Amino acid sequence: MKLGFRWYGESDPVSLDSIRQIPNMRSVVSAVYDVPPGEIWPLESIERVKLACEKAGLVFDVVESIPVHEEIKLGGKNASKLIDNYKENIRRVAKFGIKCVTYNFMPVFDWTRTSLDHRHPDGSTSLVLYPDELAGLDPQHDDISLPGWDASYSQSEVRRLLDAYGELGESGLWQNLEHFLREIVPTAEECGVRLAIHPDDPPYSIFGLPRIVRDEAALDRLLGVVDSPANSLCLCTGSLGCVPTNNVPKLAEKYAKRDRIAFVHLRNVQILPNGGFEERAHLSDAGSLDMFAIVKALVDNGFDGYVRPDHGRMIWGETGRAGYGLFDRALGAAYINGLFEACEKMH
Ligand code: DNO
Repeated sequence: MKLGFRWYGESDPVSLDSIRQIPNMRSVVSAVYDVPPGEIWPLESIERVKLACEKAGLVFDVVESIPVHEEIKLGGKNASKLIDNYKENIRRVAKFGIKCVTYNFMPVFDWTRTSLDHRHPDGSTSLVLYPDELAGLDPQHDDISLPGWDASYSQSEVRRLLDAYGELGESGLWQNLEHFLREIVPTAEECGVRLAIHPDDPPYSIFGLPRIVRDEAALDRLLGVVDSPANSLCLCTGSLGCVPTNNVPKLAEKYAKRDRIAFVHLRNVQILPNGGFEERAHLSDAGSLDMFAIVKALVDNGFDGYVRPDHGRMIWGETGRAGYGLFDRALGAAYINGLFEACEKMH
C-alpha cells in the first residue's frame, strides 16, 4: 500500500514537514483550493502543490477532490461544458504525475454531521451525527446551517437546489452519474488516472436529498457502468461503515479481488443504538468496525493502492480543521502501518 496524508494546502495548520516525519509517509493527498467548482485548474496552481510536496520529500500523486459541479449532478444546461472542464482537469493533473482522482456525487452537501467537536469522556473531541438533532429541522422553512456545509450557498439557493433534486430523484441522479462516468472514464484511462468515487457520507438520504452511492448494490451498479480500473472506488470505511447493513470487510474483499479499489480512507466509527454514529480513534476496539478484518481483506486480495488515515479526533490540545489535525491522524497512520505489516507478513 502507498500511505498518504490529506493536506489542505498552504493555509493548512499541519505542515508538510510534520507530515513527512510520520513513519512510511509517502503521498500527499491534496487539491487546488483557489478555484471554484467547475472551473479549470490553472497549471501554475497544480505545479505549486507538486513543488511544495517534493520540497518536503513527499509525492503528490493523489487528488482529493476535483469537485463535481451541481449542474453536472442535476444534468443542467451547462452540464456538457462543465464535463469538458472536468476532463481538462483530469488531463492537467495527470501531466503533473497524478495517478488517482477522488470525487463524490453527493447533492449539495458533502459529508454531514450534527457536531464537529463532540467531547468524549477522555477529553478528546470528534465529529458525530445524532439523528435527533437532525429531526425537526426543515431546510425548506428553517434557516439552518450544519457544520461542514458549504457556507457559500445562501438559504434560498439551498432551497432551490433541494427542489431541483426533489424533482430529479434517485433515478435521475443515477442517470446523470452514469452519463458523467461514460464521459470521463475514457479520459482518465488515456491519462493513466484512476477515478475513485467517494461513497455518500452518511450513506442515506438527508432532508429528502437523493444520496445514491451507499451500499453494495450501488457500488456494483456504478462499477458496471464502465468496466475499467479507471472507474474505481474510494473505499471510505467510516462512510460506508456507519450503517450496520454495510459489511465493510466483505466489500473490501469483493472489490479488491476485482482490482476496483484505487484509494482507501481508513477510520473507525461507533454506531449508536438510535442510528447515529460517533467518529472514534482508528483502533478496532474504539468503534464498531473491525479494522484488522478490513486491512486483511485488502491485503489478501492483492490491494496495492493508496491509503490514508481519515478523520482523527482532536487530542492533546490541538486545534485546527475538524477531523484533520496532525496528532490523531498520525496515530492512525502508525496503526495502519502496523496492520498492513502484520497482514502482509501473515499472507
Ligand atoms: C471528508 C472527506 C470528503 C471527501 C469527498 C471526496 O472528510 O472524506 O469530503 O474528500 O467526499 O470528494
